[in-house]
Amino acid sequence: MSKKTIPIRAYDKPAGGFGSLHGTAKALTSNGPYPALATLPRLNQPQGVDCPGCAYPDSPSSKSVDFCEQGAWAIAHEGSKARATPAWFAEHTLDVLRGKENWELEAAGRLTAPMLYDAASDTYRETSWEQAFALAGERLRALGPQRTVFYTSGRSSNEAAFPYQLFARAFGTNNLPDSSNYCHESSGQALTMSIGVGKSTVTREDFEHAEAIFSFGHNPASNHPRMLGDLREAKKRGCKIVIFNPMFERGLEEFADPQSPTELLSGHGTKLADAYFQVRVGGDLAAITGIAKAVLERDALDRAFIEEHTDGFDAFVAVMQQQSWSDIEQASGLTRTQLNEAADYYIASNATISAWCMGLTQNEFAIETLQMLVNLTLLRGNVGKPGAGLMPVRGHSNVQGDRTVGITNKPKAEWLAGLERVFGFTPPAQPGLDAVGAIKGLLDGSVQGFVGLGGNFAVAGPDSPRVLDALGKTELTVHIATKLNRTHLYPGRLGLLLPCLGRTELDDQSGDAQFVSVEDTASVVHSSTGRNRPASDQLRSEPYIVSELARHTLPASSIDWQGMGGNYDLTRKLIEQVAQGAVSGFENYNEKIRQQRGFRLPNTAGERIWKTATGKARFIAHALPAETIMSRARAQYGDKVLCLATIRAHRQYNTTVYRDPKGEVDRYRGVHGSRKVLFVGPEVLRRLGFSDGELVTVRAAAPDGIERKVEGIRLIEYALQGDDVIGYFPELTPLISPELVARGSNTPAFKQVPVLLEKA
Ligand SMILES: Nc1nc2c(c(=O)[nH]1)N[C@H]1C(S)=C(S)[C@@H](COP(=O)(O)OP(=O)(O)OC[C@H]3O[C@@H](n4cnc5c(=O)[nH]c(N)nc54)[C@H](O)[C@@H]3O)O[C@H]1N2
Ligand SMILES: Nc1nc2c(c(=O)[nH]1)N[C@H]1C(S)=C(S)[C@@H](COP(=O)(O)OP(=O)(O)OC[C@H]3O[C@@H](n4cnc5c(=O)[nH]c(N)nc54)[C@H](O)[C@@H]3O)O[C@H]1N2
Ligand SMILES: [Mo]
Repeated sequence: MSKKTIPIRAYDKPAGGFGSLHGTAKALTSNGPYPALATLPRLNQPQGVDCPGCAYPDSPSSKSVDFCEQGAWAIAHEGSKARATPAWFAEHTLDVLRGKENWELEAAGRLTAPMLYDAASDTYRETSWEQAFALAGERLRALGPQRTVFYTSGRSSNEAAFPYQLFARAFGTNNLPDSSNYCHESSGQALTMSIGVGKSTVTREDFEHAEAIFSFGHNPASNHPRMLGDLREAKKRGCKIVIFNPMFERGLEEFADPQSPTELLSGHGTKLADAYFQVRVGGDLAAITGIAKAVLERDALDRAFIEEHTDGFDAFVAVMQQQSWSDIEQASGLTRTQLNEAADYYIASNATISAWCMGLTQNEFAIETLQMLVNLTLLRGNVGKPGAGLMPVRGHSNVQGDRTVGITNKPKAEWLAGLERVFGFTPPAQPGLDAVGAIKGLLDGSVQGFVGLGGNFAVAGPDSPRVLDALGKTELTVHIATKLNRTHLYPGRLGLLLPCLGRTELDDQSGDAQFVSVEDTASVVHSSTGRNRPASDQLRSEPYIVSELARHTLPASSIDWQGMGGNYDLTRKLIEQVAQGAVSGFENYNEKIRQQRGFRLPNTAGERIWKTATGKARFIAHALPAETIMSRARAQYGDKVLCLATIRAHRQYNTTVYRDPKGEVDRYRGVHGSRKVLFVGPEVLRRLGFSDGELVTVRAAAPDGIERKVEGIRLIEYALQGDDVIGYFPELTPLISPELVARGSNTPAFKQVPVLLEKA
């Protein structure tokens, strides 16, 4: 018997409560309290700072406190007192830095000066901004547009993203992969086909009217805690909450509002879930099919809505009739009785919100699953009325806005026409590379230039070790970043690291303080104004850096890059002009952005206007697939193959791992001390002959046959079904082949990775 060394402490308190107050306090003291303390009261407030933590909508009422523990950590880390100065870089070769943990790179602190990689000393060395821009421009021109990719992480503002996409297109490419490709791409595509918009039809006000909320595949207690407040309020009104998740997430079971004295002091929160269905990983398509079938069997339909607003209903019914209950039960891991119970909740409600996050978007049949969810929604007319709708809960704080202002490898013709009209050049029309496309291009050598506007591209994507190596063999890497991360440690032949202002910092352009705008999950565009003193006087704003890169790459360009680099009203004016005929709602952008809480971009589906191919909301039927990533892996590698979902722990922000002073890794799942763990169900342990606490090597059972493994992983027995296993990224990302993607959206199947366990 191996000794159990990862202490698991069952968390029997409600999520939130004192635990999160204490966690907030820890955040404030972890890096020296001052900057974070000054920023917190201004988070998500009018004229305040948009929290870089998540994209959950701000409170429409003037809630005096609208931030959470997780936002406090994000702010505290941006405001860290540590500095990765040129002197620090001189002492650390990249070879040495590559041996460090992710949290150690983060802990080096804020970047302070533009840095250029020097191969002879294997260090980044300080350079001047002017030289950095000149070198980058010259190398980009030599490479040309086809071999270069321009990655965006969804934290960038509209005012940075717009000149960035303009730069790529004026240069001649739509190679604009972004973090959305790793995230909600499947949602955007599925919804656009089905209801004509790729965004949430739900606003925060809808939570006040919902009679039922169905939640799929997310962990709000860690990843969008402010949503728990809305769920709690809804619950107190009598709204039913129905959960589908392979893990029993504490935060969805019970939540104590840290701002409610009674809940705080009694230690009892509000029970949230009325029903909690432990669906199998990747089993949601079958589960939703089962519920839809039950609703049809009971004829509990909104016939008038179906008649007036939809098409494809008869074909959909025919496909549903062909799906057998035994197949549905097998694929979903839920019984017919359970799915009928879920249907009871659905039928009893006259206004249902369906919300989801990464549990639905990062698997092979993500688009099919989401379109089945739309089908279920349409059956009872649950879109375009108060208290009802479809809600992809976005990840990064401005990932939605970046898309709105043109960050995409597949631009719409209307957007390109707008660029042509306003800037007088013909932008490329053919689609560019998305994130997985860029990865493949890096691996085969066809991509030789990488520009990153934030993010940690290689660590956030599949096959990280191979992609990092490939980046290190390119001609050019340019990273615009606040802090050091692993992707930066693999510079191209010309490698630049350009430090930018964080969102909380004062953006002073020649004495003229600028603010930026961001769009949340509910399509509300609002301003964000940094006030803190920048971490170094060498920092430049993202819009400035992007515009200068463009100006130095395209010296003959007549576009006013310098204007956009320092005067964001000009950028907003240009966005407004390009958006005409392409995106509605940006009229008088500069006036509306100065209103108290900004403005909401219209959502046609929310008004029952269907901008789809047929002008109707579309039932798009999908039969349960005969073959899946898992069935193919089992055919290739045998029946010991397990299905791994990679998820976030409480103490991390995507690839940024926060080190908690007390060693807390994942509070609500009870993990302390180590992130190198794998949750496994009792069935796996019994069938494969492993024990709780045992150390194992995890091997990929990948379709491309390439050997991938992660060693030193500790098994934790957990309440999971069948062959499902769950662990943390980025530690387990090296197991993921870029061949494992969602059909159609090309989003990596981060939640459906076939793996094998081996004794250590
Ligand atoms: N503090 C903090 N906040 C964040 C982030 C962060 O890292 N830290 N990241 C931000 C970003 S970019 C995003 S996209 C969001 C992510 O927010 P989430 O989607 O909540 O993040 P994950 O940890 O990936 O959570 C996946 C959840 O899906 C469940 N799950 C896994 N597989 C399946 C499945 O097949 N079906 C179903 N129904 N459920 C499944 C898991 O058990 C888990 O509860 O959070 C954003 N906010
Ligand atoms: N295995 C697995 N992998 C996943 C996922 C998963 O569930 N499983 N989830 C995926 C998802 S949903 C997403 S969205 C991606 C995220 O992918 P990315 O967005 O690429 O990754 P992040 O970790 O958010 O990026 C963090 C880095 O951003 C930089 N940064 C932080 N703030 C700023 C800023 O204000 N400006 C600039 N310029 N830089 C800044 C810092 O250098 C920091 O190190 O990861 C994906 N990867
Ligand atoms: Mo995300």
